[in-house]
Amino acid sequence: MSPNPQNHCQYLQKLSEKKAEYIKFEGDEKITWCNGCGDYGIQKALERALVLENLTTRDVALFFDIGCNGNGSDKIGGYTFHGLHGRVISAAAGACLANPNIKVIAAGGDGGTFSEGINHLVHGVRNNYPMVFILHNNENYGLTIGQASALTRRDQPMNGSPDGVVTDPMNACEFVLGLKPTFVARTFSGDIRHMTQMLQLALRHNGFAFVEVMQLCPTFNKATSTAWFEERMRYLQNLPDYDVADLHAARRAAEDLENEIMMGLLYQDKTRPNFIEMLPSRAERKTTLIEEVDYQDIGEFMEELR
Ligand SMILES: Cc1ncc(C[n+]2csc(CCOP(=O)(O)OP(=O)(O)O)c2C)c(N)n1
Ligand SMILES: [Mg+2]
Repeated sequence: MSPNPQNHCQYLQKLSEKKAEYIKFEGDEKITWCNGCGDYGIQKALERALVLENLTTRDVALFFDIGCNGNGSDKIGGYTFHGLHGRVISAAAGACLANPNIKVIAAGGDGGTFSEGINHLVHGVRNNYPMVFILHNNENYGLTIGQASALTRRDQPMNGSPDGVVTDPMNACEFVLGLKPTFVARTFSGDIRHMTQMLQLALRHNGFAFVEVMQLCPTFNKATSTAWFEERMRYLQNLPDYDVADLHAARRAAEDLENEIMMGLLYQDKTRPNFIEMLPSRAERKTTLIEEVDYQDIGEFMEELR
């Protein structure tokens, strides 16, 4: 992407003003990702987006799936939860329903999200739970050393399918757009500035914000390199007539994963309420579930058991 130089200066200025908060998000654990892994950039973009949205480590809960992406859970400051493979959305949904005063962010890989736990994704989107979901799409099962996932490109030789994958990949954004979502964006792990922007928009969204990061995996995904992406990426912001509220236009834009890959905010519906807002039982409540937790003295009961 070619950032507007003036905006870029403002962005850097704002980041430097937020340095104290930013440092708190930067964990001090040893990084174990491979050289060139897209997870480095995704983590930086997330930390930047959080501070630029004036969120502190106390305002957010970060949920991680299993995989190379999930190993980010101990590399970021704040409240983190490292869940079971493919099940991160259900854990994150519980948190955002219990405490709507925190920002819930969940992340998962293409294997966890589209092969193992796709049911959770479907219902997360349908229910419009108020959370940001970041798909780390490196087009393979990275942590278990390079098997094919549902998003691996056809004919790619992978560990476990050395003669090449025989089925066509799913298209992540197109699939989610078929579920009548309220927010879908696509970005690239090699462009921290663009990822930051998309994550900022996602953090401001009221509902399930799905952000696909097309992610480099130089160790196991030989199909797509930085040069491969740079040749093919097209930015929606450069199409003046693109209407982010048009679901059909979004589905058409999301379609091509081979020649012209559309990046940016593909679709947003700002009118739909989130899941909690739709519940009649919560309509009259001024308090949140977490505020309604009652403390019971179970001392007497324990005495009876002695
Ligand atoms: C239920 C379950 N199935 C399988 C595994 C083994 N496993 C751990 S990581 C992984 C691959 C993860 O791939 P992906 O979700 O794409 O994340 P990446 O490592 O590529 O970031 C698998 C299959 C597991 N931990 N739990
Ligand atoms: Mg993966």
